Amino acid sequence: MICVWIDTRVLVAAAVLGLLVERVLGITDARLVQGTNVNLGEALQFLREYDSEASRMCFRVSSARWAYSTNMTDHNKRRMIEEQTLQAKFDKLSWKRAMTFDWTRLPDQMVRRQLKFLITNSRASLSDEKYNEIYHLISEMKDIYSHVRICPLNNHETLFCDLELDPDVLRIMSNSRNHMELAHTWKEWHDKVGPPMKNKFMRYVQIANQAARMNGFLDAGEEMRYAYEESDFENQVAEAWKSLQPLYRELFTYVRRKLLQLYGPNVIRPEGPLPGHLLGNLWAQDWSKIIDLVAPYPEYTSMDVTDEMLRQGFTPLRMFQMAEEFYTSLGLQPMPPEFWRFSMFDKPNDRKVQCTASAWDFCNKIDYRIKQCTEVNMDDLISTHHEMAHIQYYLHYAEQPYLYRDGANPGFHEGVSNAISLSIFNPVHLHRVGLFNQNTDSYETNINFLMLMALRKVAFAPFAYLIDLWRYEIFQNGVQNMNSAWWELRLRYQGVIPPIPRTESHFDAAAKRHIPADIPYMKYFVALLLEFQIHSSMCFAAGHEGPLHTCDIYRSREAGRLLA
Ligand code: X8Z
Ligand code: ZN
Repeated sequence: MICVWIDTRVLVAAAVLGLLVERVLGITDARLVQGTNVNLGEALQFLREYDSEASRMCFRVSSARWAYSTNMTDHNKRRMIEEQTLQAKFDKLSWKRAMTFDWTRLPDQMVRRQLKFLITNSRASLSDEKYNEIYHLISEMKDIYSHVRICPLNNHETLFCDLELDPDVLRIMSNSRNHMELAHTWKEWHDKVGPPMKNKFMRYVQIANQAARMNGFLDAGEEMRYAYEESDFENQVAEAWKSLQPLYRELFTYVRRKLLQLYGPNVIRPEGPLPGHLLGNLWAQDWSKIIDLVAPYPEYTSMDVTDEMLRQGFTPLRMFQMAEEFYTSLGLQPMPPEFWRFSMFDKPNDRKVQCTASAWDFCNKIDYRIKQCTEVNMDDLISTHHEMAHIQYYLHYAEQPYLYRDGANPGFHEGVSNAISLSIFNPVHLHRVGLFNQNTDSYETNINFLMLMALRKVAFAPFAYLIDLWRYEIFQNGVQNMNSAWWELRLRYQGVIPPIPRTESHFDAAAKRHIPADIPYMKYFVALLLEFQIHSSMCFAAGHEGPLHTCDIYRSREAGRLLA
């Protein structure tokens, strides 16, 4: 029996009761036990079949997604949607079969765990109608997001209103120092993205909550947190944020003073919050693009090695070869032949492609690819190493069952890749690979470097933390006053305000893609914590001495072993 036909109120009551029982008796994971089958042989047989069919499905969907992402034609889009629909059907069927077991009572931990993943990680408990509806709501919101075009400052003739998020809006927000232009661009983006999807988002919240409740959770926020398998997850991240807050405050007040000097007290209040449009990023999540305004020693050269890369005649291919050499220097595997054959390293000029860098696992233990519109510059050199770290992770868990082929928790994949980036974007490493020829011991260069890292990493912490705090709140308390709830959190954690007053007719959280796209965000906060822990452990293994920011694990077999 599956629960889709049961009255939701009964389910909510049962879920609440279940939670109480769990808390009192200390039993965890007793969610969604519907079936009675405890036959281990049958469970093993089911998982074997699931494993091969899910891997095959994943291969087909990944191939269709790849085809569309690297050649965005209507035909490829239709094919991708067809494959995704088949996969959704398969997921629903698998869920139903998994639900016939009482997974909590099966005498094999691996089987219990895989069934638990299959059952709790899904909206398949919804009726077919609602399952399709939420899927379509998310696609529609993503479509709205990707089709928004805005007008440049002082030009409201629709003819010129063709600025896209990437690269136009992002470029203005990082490079412009004209606060009127920044405020205009910020307002245009937020006004055009949020309101058209507000109703869809409200319905999405309703259905996501229904699915979560059917899975035995109080709401969809609790379901999102469950993936971390930590009963006090919320407290742990709150404590982590508390420990970072003093450092964030120092950065905040330092940056505010610098911006006050540039923009004056009419724009920046000396003791007040920071207007979010002046921090070099549309969402004020990464402040590194204003390093020129805040570098403690502006007369010292920056660590941007782009010019040196161009002088040495780097190509995208060479950047990928260099990244591969980094991993083999640690004793890890080279990229497989399919990687070199099928990856997309450059932006093609004969067709439209999705340029966001990404690493792909085609789930057949053979085919792994990176898609990146690589330009010869330092950011893309770091990104190349970062994406290849994801492929290394895929290769390392290739022999695991399908349901385990993922990060150890939702923040782990990104944490590992970011940890590698810490070794690459590093004065010592860039010197060792012949790209940074200045003195890496200079105090001023090091302080400038650390400021840049603070603008990237410390500034990101409150943002990464609050996005899902907002989502948890909406899932728990409902969608009324969602915009004021958003700005309350932005102010409380980031100390950031909008450039102009906002109302409930706006929906500013939607300006961040992960909200309409239904992508959890707390993983980036967790990854931010993990990356320094992983980096520090690998540096210890590599026998590094000196401050952590000068550690480069390049050529350390010990660090490589630990990472593997
Ligand atoms: O969404 C991403 C990546 C895909 S995992 C492009 N990131 C977050 C963001 O852009 O807000 C990476 C950093 C945080
Ligand atoms: Zn990544």
